[in-house]
Amino acid sequence: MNIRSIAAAVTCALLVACGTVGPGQLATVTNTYTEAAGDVNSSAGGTQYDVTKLVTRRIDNPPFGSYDTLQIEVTFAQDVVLPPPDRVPPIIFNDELTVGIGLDTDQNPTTGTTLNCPAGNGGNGSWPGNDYYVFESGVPGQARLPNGNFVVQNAAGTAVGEAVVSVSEKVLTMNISLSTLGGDDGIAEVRGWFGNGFFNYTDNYTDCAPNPLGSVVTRK
Ligand SMILES: [Ca+2]
Ligand SMILES: [Ca+2]
Ligand SMILES: [Ca+2]
Repeated sequence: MNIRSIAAAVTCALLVACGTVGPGQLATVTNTYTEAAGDVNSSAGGTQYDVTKLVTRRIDNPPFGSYDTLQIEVTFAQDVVLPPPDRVPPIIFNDELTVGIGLDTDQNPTTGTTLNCPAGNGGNGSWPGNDYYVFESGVPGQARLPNGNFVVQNAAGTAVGEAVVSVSEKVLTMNISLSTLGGDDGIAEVRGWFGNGFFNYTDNYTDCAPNPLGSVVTRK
């Protein structure tokens, strides 16, 4: 065996070793909040988007070994209709969903800003301490993005990234890279409002989840 073939054999052995001793995929951490149905804001026009379940997941995608994605999955009592991403101007009609989600990523209510819940769940209220937000709303800068994603903003209102969006009938799923959330560990208090574009194509709130001051926390 010459030097070159020995080197090739050693390289092969190392590659095999790396393949067998590399870190495995961390188990997905799932937390679920089941919401009352039929608790929408009865004065709201348009589609009465009614949250029935809010799920958060911490996910380890390749390369494995650490959590890299926070997934937020919202189930409604009715099929989700989103405004098309390429509509110009980006107005929202009264059958189309609007979304405002607050994330308290440092789990400290004294850092970040307050998200108001204007509807549903037994009345108005607010959640303090949000360090990041996910929006798809009628407010300028919060419209659905041309690629179909939703904007992620920090507490100062600056866009810092995107939530990758998919819809399957009654279920809206948003995937957010933890790097977008400042390298957070994915343990975060998650809550939000939902509605439609009934009021002159801007936000008309129909439901919030969980109740104000409540959150879904993706714990270890
Ligand atoms: Ca509800
Ligand atoms: Ca906070
Ligand atoms: Ca965190």
